[in-house]
Amino acid sequence: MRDEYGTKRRQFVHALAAGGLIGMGGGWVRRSWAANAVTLPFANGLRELTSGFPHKGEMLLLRSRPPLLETPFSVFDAGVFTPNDRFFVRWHLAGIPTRVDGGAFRLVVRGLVGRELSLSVSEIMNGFAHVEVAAVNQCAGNSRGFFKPRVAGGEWGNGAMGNAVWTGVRLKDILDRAGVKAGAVQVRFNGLDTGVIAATPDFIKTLTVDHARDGEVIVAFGMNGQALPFLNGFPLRLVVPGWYSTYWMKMLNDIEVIDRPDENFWMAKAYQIPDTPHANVEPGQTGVKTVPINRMVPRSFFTNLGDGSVLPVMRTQTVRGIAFGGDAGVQRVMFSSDGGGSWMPARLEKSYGKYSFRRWDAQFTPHYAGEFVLKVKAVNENGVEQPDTPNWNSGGYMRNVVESATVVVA
Ligand SMILES: Nc1nc2c(c(=O)[nH]1)N[C@H]1C(S)=C(S)[C@@H](COP(=O)(O)O)O[C@H]1N2
Ligand SMILES: [Mo]
Repeated sequence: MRDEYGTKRRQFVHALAAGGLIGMGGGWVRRSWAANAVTLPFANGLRELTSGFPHKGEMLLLRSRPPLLETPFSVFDAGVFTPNDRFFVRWHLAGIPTRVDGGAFRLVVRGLVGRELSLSVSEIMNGFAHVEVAAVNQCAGNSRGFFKPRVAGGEWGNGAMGNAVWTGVRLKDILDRAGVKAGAVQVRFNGLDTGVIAATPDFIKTLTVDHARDGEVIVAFGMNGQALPFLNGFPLRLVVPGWYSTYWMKMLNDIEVIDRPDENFWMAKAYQIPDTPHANVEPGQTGVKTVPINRMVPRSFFTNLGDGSVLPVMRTQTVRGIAFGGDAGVQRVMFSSDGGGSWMPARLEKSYGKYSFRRWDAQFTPHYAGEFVLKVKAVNENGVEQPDTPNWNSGGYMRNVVESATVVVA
């Protein structure tokens, strides 16, 4: 059966109900000798293409352990949803279990609650209403490699993002079952991964109680109609639509309701952004107030051409790509074929909801030979539009400048 998203449903039900082990198999990565590579358009952008990770097809390798795998950009031209086996992968800590037993796994809910819960995956799947949402999962540092001056961190191109239909249960329903007590301020999320030395702060993320109970945040067991791939958080992950994926805790096994703002390293020190428009500061600027990264901003991309593409003169081209609105739907996508001098509205394809990628296309007929600078810009339903100049901050977060492609008409 196909649902409104066109995905085959319920396959994951069998995978999970079987309670089987899903794991890494023999090891982290099978190396092939004939390694293909691609070069991303910035310094040190050479990336090996690897198919050596479990449940993953061909991916750009940034780091093996813990894995950083980027989606090759051509994948985004093939469809509005990113296939599970091409979905990017990002882990902070090297202590990732090599196997997870879906049958023995428990999600614990504790802290400031009326009663502690310890839920198996099947108790979650059978005990709460199922919900589905199409949502973009994007690393806060997506596109960091383009930052000038360069900053420390994973040097991603534009492929540390993906769009999927997530199936799960409302976090609100789980919290209601546990009974959140008066005085609760935040909800902390932890997964199965740990550091390899005790001094490494465990990866823990926190949302306010109101956000956690807004009915949109889900504990997901399904991704595009299948169980979550191991490296994308099997068997359960948090999905926080509209927010950067640092909050989308993978292998989620622990939820703690607390009575104070969380001061753990990953909230108070890491993933802080300047509290300025576009999280933008001058390189080297100090003394700027920071806040934890939060809502996403709109972006749009070309997917069927890029810098250096050659187009025939006097022939109408369909230029196409993807856009997303961040924390709101896409209101419009604008296309320019003269470097931003004039803009025309692109045609938008079907909407899969406000948190999803949306495909767009525009017609372009170059009337003379030479170089053309094409640009694309998304505006979201809140009227927020992509900036014409790149932002900068020391974390390399939240890049969303208007994208350009310089094409050659011959
Ligand atoms: N348990 C766990 N969850 C995690 C992380 C992690 O290191 N450990 N990284 C977060 C960050 S920063 C990102 S970008 C996303 C990546 O999700 P993906 O690997 O499914 O694409 O996972 C988030 N959830
Ligand atoms: Mo991230």
